[in-house]
Amino acid sequence: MSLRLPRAALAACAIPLLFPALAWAETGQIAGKVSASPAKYLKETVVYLEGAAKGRTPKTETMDQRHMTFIPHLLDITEGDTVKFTNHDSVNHNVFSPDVDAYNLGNFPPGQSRSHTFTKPGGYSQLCSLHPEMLAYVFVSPTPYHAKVKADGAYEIKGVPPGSYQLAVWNSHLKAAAQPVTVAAGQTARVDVSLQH
Ligand SMILES: [Cu+2]
Repeated sequence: MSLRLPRAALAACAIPLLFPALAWAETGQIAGKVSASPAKYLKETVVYLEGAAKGRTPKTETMDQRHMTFIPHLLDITEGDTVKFTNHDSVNHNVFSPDVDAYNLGNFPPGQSRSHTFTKPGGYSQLCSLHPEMLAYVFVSPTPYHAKVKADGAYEIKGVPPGSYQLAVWNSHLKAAAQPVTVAAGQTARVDVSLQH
């Protein structure tokens, strides 16, 4: 016996099922694994997309100074975002970078903070002139699609509109060529990266 339903009834059933699926399927993602030689630099890696739309509301992220260390060690943000540098130590700290679009936010005491808006993409060494051993990194991505690698090198960039892009990699010391990647709705594109001197 074959089951036959009027076409209108079939459509009525399909619509509520279809809409959540469409919302989910509007974007795709990119995932893969980064390897680094030497491996000690792997944790200082950001994977990001070039050639993607930039439209978004700027955000403010925080980099803390605590126990004479910048936390996190690597902060990935998007062009136009602001970083609020806080001081949770019992001594003064300074915040400066000589890189890309240099800044120096001066020295400031415990409990205070200084903010800086990053308008030029690139990697910034984050230093303190009072404590030469303090070093961290701010990476400013040209698009909102970026991710730090995990401890094992795995990364995931979610919510990417379908299209063709260049997948680029920033590392504190190493390099890898950008690779073309095509993202389809509801799919995961896989791209692995090998970083070297
Ligand atoms: Cu300091």
